[in-house]
Amino acid sequence: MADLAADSTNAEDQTTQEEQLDDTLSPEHYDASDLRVLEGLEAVRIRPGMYIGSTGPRGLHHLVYEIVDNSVDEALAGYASHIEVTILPDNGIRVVDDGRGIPVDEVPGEGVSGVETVMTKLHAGGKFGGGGYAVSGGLHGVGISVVNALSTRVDIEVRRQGYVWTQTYVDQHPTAPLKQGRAMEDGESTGTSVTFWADPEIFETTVYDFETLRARFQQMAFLNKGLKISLTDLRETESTGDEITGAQDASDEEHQTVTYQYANGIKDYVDYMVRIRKAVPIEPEVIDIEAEDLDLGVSAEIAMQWTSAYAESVHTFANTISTTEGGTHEEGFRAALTGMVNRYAREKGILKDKDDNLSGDDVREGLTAVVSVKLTNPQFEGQTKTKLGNSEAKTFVQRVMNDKLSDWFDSHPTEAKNIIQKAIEASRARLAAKKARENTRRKSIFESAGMPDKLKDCQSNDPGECELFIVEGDSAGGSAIQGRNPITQAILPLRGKILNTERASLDRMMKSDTIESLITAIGGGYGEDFDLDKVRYHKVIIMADADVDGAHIATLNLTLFFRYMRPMIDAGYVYVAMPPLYRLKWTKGPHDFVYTDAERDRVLAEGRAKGRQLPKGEGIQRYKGLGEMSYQELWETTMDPDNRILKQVHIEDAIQADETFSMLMGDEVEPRRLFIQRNAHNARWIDA
Ligand code: 0RA
Repeated sequence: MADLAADSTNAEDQTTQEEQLDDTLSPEHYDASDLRVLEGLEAVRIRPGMYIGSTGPRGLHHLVYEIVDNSVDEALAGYASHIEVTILPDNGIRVVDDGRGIPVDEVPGEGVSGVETVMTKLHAGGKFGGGGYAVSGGLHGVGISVVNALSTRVDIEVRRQGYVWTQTYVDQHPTAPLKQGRAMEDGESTGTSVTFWADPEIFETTVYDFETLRARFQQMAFLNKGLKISLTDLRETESTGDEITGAQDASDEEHQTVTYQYANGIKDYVDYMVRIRKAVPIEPEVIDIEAEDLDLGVSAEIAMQWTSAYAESVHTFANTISTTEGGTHEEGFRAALTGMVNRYAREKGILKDKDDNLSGDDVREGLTAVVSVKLTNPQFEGQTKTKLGNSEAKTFVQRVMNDKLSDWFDSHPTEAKNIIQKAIEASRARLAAKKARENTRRKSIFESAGMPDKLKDCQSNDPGECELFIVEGDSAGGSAIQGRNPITQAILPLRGKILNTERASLDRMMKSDTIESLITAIGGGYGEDFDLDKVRYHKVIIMADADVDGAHIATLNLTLFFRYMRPMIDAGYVYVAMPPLYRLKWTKGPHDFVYTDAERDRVLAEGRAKGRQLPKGEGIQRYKGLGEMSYQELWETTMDPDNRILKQVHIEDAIQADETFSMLMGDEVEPRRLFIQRNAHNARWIDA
């Protein structure tokens, strides 16, 4: 387990079914009639991963999304206009909306209120007659029971039918029936408030990451036009002693609140992405396409803009879930786009008979686009269940693109010509890069089996057991070479920062020695021709210093994988190594290596409680870089599969890291100051 992503499931550790059923009969439970029902929740506690993906940080954050999704549904159905999420000082989460409120009357056949049904029955949604609106999720309370199953306490407050109704659940059981409280005041809106505390016996951590929630809610606001969603963090900010700015007393420090609302939805999303990447639009207007087919039960919204950048940035969603593995909607989008642009270019004589067709990569160079479909019955497939399978989504998106993008091209001939001209240039650059690559390949046949000089390869030829460490700097590279297991571990030291592939053209990129050696070492090629079966290592591990510079290097590497070897990330082959931050040099017994400030404090306290001591002065060594470690230490802490911590990289993280860096490198001082202040306690903030 040690070398898996930090986010793992631990279903085996959960309480057994028998234990839990005993609990159900405990005297404080007001009515034992729901025993049968709680068996359903017990199934969730036994296999939490099946319901929320994992019991790591991702699963924890998923709980919040389960509740918020219900509120979003109330908004999409036209009843709620504002969702307020609050992280409480003790890591409780409160979600308040101004929707209709969860039904409070007794549900026919259930013998308990709507609230209790939603809280204790898995998939209670159907009980309420199903969604009347064709296209939105129509969740009606699905997911709340899962949150109850995995929480130690849930407080529900419903404003509905003129009263404020409350109920509390402790360890899944209601402490009393739904209580009718005070009358609602004049002008007070109906709505629901759900407050829950995730169960620390289920989750590896119950501490929420503000940035993760913030980014998700901003995305939801983009994907649900007009929806207003805010997030407030009421926790004490961690005081680390090394304050970054001249901020006032911690006591009067403002609690953090952000609010998002976008009148133009994904059109604003594209605009935002283009701005954050500092890309220069080819044409000022964001192309915005929208269509709905009630018979098929599909709607599609597409927003796109070409920029002078080189990388493409196409993001697809189904029912607001990021479909990082793509799927039918993305296929439809790509097929229609490539076909339409080629057709138009030939019609207008921009492409001549003798010219080859433009490839998809050529057409999408510099394109920022969001494709968001909503379907009644989404089918999610793929390794991470983020690939859309519905065939009707492909035909629908294709049809909509063909109709509406053609219209746009016809009514914007100058812009259309500029866009096509850019694709033609992309095509030329691609051909030049290919030629250059073939030349180097031919040349390298006479050299050492075509592998880069700097690569210290491993002996095994089985990609399944081979690991490639990409190491920052020659000195750390030297320690890694000495410390490694030469059978399965290969080392590629890279000097300094690699080229920012976000801003470099493809042929310039291929002229960079570092990038070429990286691509050659990995062996699968790049771009549209990338072949996962040819990859020589099933773990590629980025190993950089535990500081902001190291984080930047990791991000540049991730950007390269994200843009040009994306199947590597989809297959789960890309990792970031986590070197320790400190060594605690106890006077007796082995030293401890710790990976975060919080872990340092915990291990120190535990050691001292056991009477262990640190030598005066230099008891806590802070590692400033990998180069400070001996090769034995580097092996022991960061490379040894039995001890090391690796974070598996997931696609959203690459997107987010990328955005975060555009922000950090950008001109605006305020967001950077806030970010550094927020993350100063955790130098390794990349949540890979
Ligand atoms: C079941 C039925 C209805 C609404 C909801 C649940 C509901 C759930 C949540 C969860 C958070 N906020 C919520 N708001 C509503 C339909 C109610 C009706 O028909 O009046």
